[in-house]
This record gives sequence, structure tokens and C-alpha cells, in this order.
Amino acid sequence: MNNSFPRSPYAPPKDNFPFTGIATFAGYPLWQSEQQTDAVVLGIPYDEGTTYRPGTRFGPRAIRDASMFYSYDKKEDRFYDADRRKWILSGKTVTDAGDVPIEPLSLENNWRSITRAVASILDANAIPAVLGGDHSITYPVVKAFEGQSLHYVHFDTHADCDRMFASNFTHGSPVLHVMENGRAESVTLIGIRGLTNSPHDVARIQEQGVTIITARELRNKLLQSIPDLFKEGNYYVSLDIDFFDPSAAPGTGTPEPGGLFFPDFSDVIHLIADRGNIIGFDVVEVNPQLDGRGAITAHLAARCVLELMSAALDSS
Ligand SMILES: [Mn+2]
Repeated sequence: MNNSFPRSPYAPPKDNFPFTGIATFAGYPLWQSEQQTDAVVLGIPYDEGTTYRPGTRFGPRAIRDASMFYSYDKKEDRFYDADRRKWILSGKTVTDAGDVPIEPLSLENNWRSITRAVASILDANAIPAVLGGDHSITYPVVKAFEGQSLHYVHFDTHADCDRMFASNFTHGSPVLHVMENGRAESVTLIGIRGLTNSPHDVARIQEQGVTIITARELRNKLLQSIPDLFKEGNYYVSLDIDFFDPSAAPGTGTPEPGGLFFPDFSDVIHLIADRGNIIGFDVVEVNPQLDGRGAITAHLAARCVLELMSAALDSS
């Protein structure tokens, strides 16, 4: 008896299920440094900048594992976005470079390794797609763009401009470093809320020209009514997963109620990509040890990486 069942052309090949094989990001191939590629996923399993609940060193592995959900048909190398009614990442090559090697308690070496790894991706004319790690990794990542002008957009519940600790190198201060040393053309913080932002530190960066859109302002669609908020030019996007509401992203060290959801994020990302070019991004602060319940934080992070990748590659 012929039992060959009619199969959709998009049916997965039998040897390629999300739960089999070694987990790279979405099942994309590993990057060989001489190979031409459009985007390179890079893990940074570093969480020594954490000031509260550690564990984001396990973030890259958890995000890769969750991202395998999107690996059904690697022969296609594209996805149909049913919500936006369009194919994404069609004809784009994405690869995974694995993780930056981390040495315990060796801040300078680790930051140097991070900058060097990102620079090697930029040298290959590819977009770095960084998986954190805690938010302190953003500055050594942005440092690799030195000499290029860029606008910096930071999605986070926190303004990350803390001066409260003796060390300025925690996950509470990346915005300060980007402002002071990164020479960003503009700095925009989106989703700010909660009771742990210092009014003095926030006032100080606003005086220095930083634009702040609070979570409430974003929810009320204020952003779409600000003309020229996003101009032409190159954009680096940093997404702290605590930008999202804790109901959607419980697996993070410093959650705050009143956050946003994936469609809000997607709308802003495409608003940026419609005007400018996203030339690099990170997704940080995923802590799998606090996630549980279906690993929904890691899944959300994986989906955000694909959304950012599409915004970066499909509109250029
Ligand atoms: Mn942050």
C-alpha cells in the first residue's frame, strides 16, 4: 500500500527537526572567518557585570536552544512572516560564530576579546548579532564600531547610566560608556520605567542630549508621533530583555511591571529600519535560571534576534 501522504512543499525534511543535532542559532551553519556572510551570531557568555541576580552567562546557550524552533527547513533559508504577510531573510546568509572565550575575573581581557571578535565580523562586512550575557557587554561590542558614525538605540526598563557603584563597568552603566567613549551621533532610550532609575543620573544624560521614551509613552503610541525621531544613518540597537513585561519575559535579573510586548518592539524596529540602517545589535540579560515555564524568555529573545536580523538585512 502506498502510504505517501500529500506533503506541503514547506514540510520539514525528516532529518532536520528542531530537537535534533547540535544547536547553532536557528540551525544556521557555523561561520568560517574567510566565508562571505550577511550576519554572524556571536554569543557572549559573560555576567560578571551583574548587580543583582546572576546567570546570564547561560543566555547564549538558552537562546540558541530556543531558536532551533525556527530551524525546520534550512534548505529554504527564509521565513514567511504571516503577521506582516511577507518573506523575510530571503537569499540572506546567516552564520553562527559560537561564543567569545571568557576568563573569570579578567575584565580587561574579556572586553578586549569581545571587541576583537565583533571587529572580525565587521571586517568581513557582516552584521554582528550578539547574544548576551549581561548588559555590560554592550560597550565593548559598540567599541568595535569605532570610526563609524552610528545612532545608538537602547530598549530597556533602565536608563543604564548608573554612577552608584565604585566600578563603572557593571550592567548598570553601558549607556554612560557609549556616550562618553562611543561617539554615538545620538542616543535614544526606549521603554524606561520602574523605581530604580536615579532621577539625577537620568537628568544628567538628558541634559547631554539623550532622548528618553518611557514605557507609558511608547504604549500610548507617542513615538509614532515624534517627527524625525529616527533619521537616516546607521543604527546600533541594544535590547535588554527586561524592556518586555515580566509576564512575557520572566527570565531576567531585574524585572519591572509595566513593560511592553513583542508587537511594540517589532513596530519600533521597523520604524528605525524604514529610515536608517541597522548595522549591529545585541539581545542581553536573558537569565535561563530564572526563566522556567516553557523557556518563554529565551524563545522571545530568539524571535527578537530574527526580527532585528530581518530589519537589518531585508530593508537594505
Ligand atoms: Mn540594561
